[in-house]
This record gives sequence, structure tokens and C-alpha cells, in this order.
Amino acid sequence: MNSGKIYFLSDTHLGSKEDFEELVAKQQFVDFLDGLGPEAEAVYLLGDIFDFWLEYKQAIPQGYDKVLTSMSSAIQRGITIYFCPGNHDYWTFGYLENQIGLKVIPQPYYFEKNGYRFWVAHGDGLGKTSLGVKIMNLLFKGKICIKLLLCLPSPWIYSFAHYWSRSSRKKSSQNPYVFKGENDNLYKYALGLHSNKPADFFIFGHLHQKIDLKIDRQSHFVILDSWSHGENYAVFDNGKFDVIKITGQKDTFSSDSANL
Ligand SMILES: [Mn+2]
Repeated sequence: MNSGKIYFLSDTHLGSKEDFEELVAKQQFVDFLDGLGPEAEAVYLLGDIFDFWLEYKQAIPQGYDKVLTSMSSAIQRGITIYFCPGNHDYWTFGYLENQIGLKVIPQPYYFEKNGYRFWVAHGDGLGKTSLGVKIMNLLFKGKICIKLLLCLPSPWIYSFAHYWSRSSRKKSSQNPYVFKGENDNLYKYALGLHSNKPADFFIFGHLHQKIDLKIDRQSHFVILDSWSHGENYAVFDNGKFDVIKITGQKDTFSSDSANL
């Protein structure tokens, strides 16, 4: 039985621009991956890792060379990296899988580890969603719409994506999502999953805030915070689950952890 550590992170929103803030975030991400030793078994990247990722047959977004190299080298060291696309990096059509070696998983995704059961997902568009979200999903995730999207020249799409990412970031920083506790849509969605196929951990991203709630005596509902808020990843180690803060220092992580 493999009893290595499993890491979870989401919403790093690594940008393709080379401004200072984005370079720091990318370096932290690279340091995190490069710092994973033989105790690491798997990393679950739960969406919006890239602030925008869309692949063309012969082109990928610029600015991610170091990040992709670190991913690929972690995979070569024997660490499995699962990638659950989010609403910012949904559009991978083979490159991340075949060239880098990521295992792309759908949301929600169920797995078991040492007798513990997990449901993981990015979290967008799950449960009861508004008509607006349904239309957006159809427009940007529907197979025919994606085919049409890929017919447009890449500079148009990438410029639009930067504008959209920037404005959605501005909107959510001015108007942060208010988590509604046990009445929240994502929590109710997890309850639904739990009643069909129970699990010990339900782990999501997307909402850019750190949430941990109990579903029942043994099951946890966890939302991982965004990279920029400093609560950056969770680690599962033989039944122990911690959320860890990155200090920003190379190869050193805070021992400050929140046991759920
Ligand atoms: Mn998201």
C-alpha cells in the first residue's frame, strides 16, 4: 500500500504576463513543486491553476515554461499530478496530458486512499446554478462552441481572455462571494454527493476563501483558498489533513497548520 502524502491546491491563477506579482506567484508554485520530495505521492490541482489556459492544435499560451517544466519534472520523479480544469483553464485538448503528463480528471472526481474516501472538484457550475451560469457553460464548454472558438485567431482569444480575467478578478475583489454556510449551494451539492456515494473529504476551490465545515461526525467539507490569500495548499498524510500556509520563502513552508 502506498502511503505517500497527497497534496491539494487550487486557484493559483498563474498569469501569462510577466509583471512582478505574477512572477512571484509562479515562482512560489514552481518552488512548491520542486520542493516535493519522495514522500509525495500525488498532487491534485483543483482548477484555475492557470489564469487562462486554452490550447490550439499548434499553440499553447506563453509565459508558463518554468511552471510546465516543474510539473513535468515532478511527474518524472514519480509524483502523479491530477488536474481538474476550472472555469479559467478548462480548455486543454491533449498538450497538458500528452506532453506534460498531467492526468486530467472531470469534476466531481472520486477516489480512495488508505481507506479514506474523497470527492474533489473545482466547484464552478455545480449544484443549482443560475440561468446566466448555465448559458456561460454552454457557450464556453459546449463542444460545438469550443470548435467555433478555436477557429478564431489565437491573438483575439488571448486578448479577450486577459481582459475577461482581469475584469472578473476586479469584480470578485470588489464584491467577494459570501459563503452561506450550510445553505450554500456547494455545501448542498456535497451533501447530495454524500448521500449517493459517501466520502470522508469533499474538497473544492473556486470560491477563493478558506472554509472547513463538518458534514457529519467523520466527513469534512473543505474549500481551499486562492494562492494570493496565502492559505495555499492542503496535505493528506495517513489520515491527517492539514491546510498549510506558504511563507513565500524558497523551499520553506510554514509549520503553521490548521487541523480540520
Ligand atoms: Mn474558478
